Amino acid sequence: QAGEAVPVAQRSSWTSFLKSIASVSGDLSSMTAPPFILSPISLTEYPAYWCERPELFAEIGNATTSEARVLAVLKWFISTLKGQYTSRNETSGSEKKPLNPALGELFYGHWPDKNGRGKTDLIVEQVSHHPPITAYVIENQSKGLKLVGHNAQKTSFSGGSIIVKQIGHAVLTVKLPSGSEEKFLLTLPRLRIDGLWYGAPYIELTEHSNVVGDGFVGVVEYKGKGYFSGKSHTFKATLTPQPGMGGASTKEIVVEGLWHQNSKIVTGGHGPFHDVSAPKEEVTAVGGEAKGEMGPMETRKLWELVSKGIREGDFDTASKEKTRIENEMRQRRKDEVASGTSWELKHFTPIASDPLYEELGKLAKITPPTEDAYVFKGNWPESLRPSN
Ligand code: HCR
Repeated sequence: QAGEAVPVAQRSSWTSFLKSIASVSGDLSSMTAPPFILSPISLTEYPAYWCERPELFAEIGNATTSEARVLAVLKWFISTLKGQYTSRNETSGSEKKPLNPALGELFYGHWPDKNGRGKTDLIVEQVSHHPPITAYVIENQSKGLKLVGHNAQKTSFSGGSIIVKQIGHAVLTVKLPSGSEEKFLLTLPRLRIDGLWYGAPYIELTEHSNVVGDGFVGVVEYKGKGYFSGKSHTFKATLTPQPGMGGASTKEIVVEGLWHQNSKIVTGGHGPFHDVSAPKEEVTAVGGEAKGEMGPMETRKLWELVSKGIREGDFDTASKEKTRIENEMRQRRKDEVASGTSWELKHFTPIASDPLYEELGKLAKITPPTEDAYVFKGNWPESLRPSN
């Protein structure tokens, strides 16, 4: 019996949705879910969560030692988690099912320069539809920072929860004043989606992720509320300096706390570490075409009527529009097969293995030992990088 958070009229479709999740594992994105759980936002907008505290991102570029830099990277990384994994609960009461992006879907945005932090720009492109893979680049040019990454998910069902294994990684490049570069490898936590039968899904992070670079191996371990004890959204991050890897530091640093609230350094120093009680700053979306207009593949243009329908509770229009887009995309793929062509990505080039993932991943014994990646072509639209 579906829980009370599910509108009465949608209880039976929610129960069948959950039953089909339990039997179909792998990719949930294309499954039809009842209206109350639909988000009007496409997954291509999610990479913006990486920079909703742009001043913390900029701080990485101000650090002058390896230790200060890795701490700044860790602080920014931990501070993104609240937005990445709890913001749908805050805005719409529970986790929602995002719109499943079309191949080639685009999202452009920026955070303006304020208080000397520099402007930060974002490009997102859906580089695969089946399975869904989203690639992104976030750059603060004036601080010498560039984050390039991609994201995919493999889902399974266990003990009444959806388990989401995140596939993909991100590499942060930091340009130093000397002209040399430091690179950081970031890997992603596993998610457990609980509260399903009740009809109010929410996320807990599990297992661990890594922050590796500048002579340090960082492991962030995640724990949630246990049956008898423990608090939701707990983490412990350990930064271990690697002998002979350049970093002058020899001491291990440990940070503990709640990723959606605050934390402190408990070993190798002391005092407050991160604190995300201040409001975050949403990205300003821009069009990527001439004069800043949005092209037909830009997410807010492509899904305009579907999103409007979902927001206004007009699910008939939302569903008709969604079917129209999906049919158009299916036809496009068929035409490509017939003409022997394939869709050309606009901003990214796929590579079968990422040498940096392999090199830094080895230090932290990350599995799998090799992973594919998407290299940014460097082609910023005029609306984000005016040439004059
Ligand atoms: C798993 C998820 C799609 C992927 C979303 C990701 C992992 C995408 C990358 C972001 O950086 C972080 C992120 C946050 C989201 O929480 C996560 C989504 C949560 C639900 C959604 C499923 C495909 C939909 C499941 C349907 C449920 C809500 C019933």
